[in-house]
Amino acid sequence: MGLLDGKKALIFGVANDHSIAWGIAKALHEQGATIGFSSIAEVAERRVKPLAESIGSTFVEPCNVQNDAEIATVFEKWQAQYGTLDILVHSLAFAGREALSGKFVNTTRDQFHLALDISAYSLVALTHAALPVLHAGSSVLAMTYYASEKYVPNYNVMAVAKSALEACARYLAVELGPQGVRVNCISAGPIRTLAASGVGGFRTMHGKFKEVAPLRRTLTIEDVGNAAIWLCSDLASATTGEVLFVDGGVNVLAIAAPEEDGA
Ligand code: NAD
Ligand code: 0WE
Repeated sequence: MGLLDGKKALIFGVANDHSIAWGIAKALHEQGATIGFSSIAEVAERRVKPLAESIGSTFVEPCNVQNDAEIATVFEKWQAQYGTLDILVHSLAFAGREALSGKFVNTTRDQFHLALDISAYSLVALTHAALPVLHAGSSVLAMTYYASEKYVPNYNVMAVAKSALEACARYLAVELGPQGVRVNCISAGPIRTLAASGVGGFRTMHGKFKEVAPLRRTLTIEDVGNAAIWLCSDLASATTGEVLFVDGGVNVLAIAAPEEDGA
């Protein structure tokens, strides 16, 4: 018996088998959920279809979340095929590469708009389009990062986007709460995905992470998937508007110092 038997999930943001969205898809599938996917057209056909097939999924639709018409089409197709939606997963982000290095003060208006549109507004757009298929007991999950709260070198405009994403999740949680729809975020520590490895200094940061993390290890997409099972299941029936850290305990540290004699 699975914790998600009979539930139907639509997952945005798989790029490849290293994607956090794929870790979530595998985990939800193992608990009995039926999974559908939506990814940007460039990867949907070639990368996502084979992964989807490996867990018995037939729903793979292209969507650039900057485009309202494409978003509407995905949910129309979902409604036609499945009627309702129990779990909506938002696992995507983008900022121009140039905005993720150098000084934050140099962020342009265009870089700011692009990052906030794709990484934060898209949660509102997807949830809005999903309203006709959501019902009491459904849940929405988005992926965030601790730089929304505290300075992380080079994360720059993405930090602003993650703060906005978390605020969007809180507003959606309050508005959809009366309908029995929950909205939460998982704040994951650094994981070597496509998006993360495209970032200067990530390797060093990832290496340091396991020296300072209370759990003394790096994180996996399976760690995130396991947390997603709980948040998307009826076991989390009273949790909404929340940010759940899946970061080996790093967010509780005031000073990220490697182990010495005592600790
Ligand atoms: P990833 O590269 O596997 O996934 C990012 C996804 O965003 C890709 O599938 C990409 O196609 C999609 N995307 C970008 N622009 C899009 C658009 N306009 N329309 C539709 N899709 C678009 O990387 P990931 O690390 O798995 O990222 C998933 C989420 O996890 C993101 O929200 C990211 O900020 C968050 N996150 C990642 C880490 C990490 O260290 N990897 C840590 C915390 C949070
Ligand atoms: O959210 C992310 C990744 C976000 C991201 C990454 C890229 C790289 C390639 C968004 N847009 C782009 N655009 C590109 O062109 N993470 C939490 C991983 C991450 O990204 C960082 C980090 C960490 C951790 C960027 C700078 C510093 C740390």
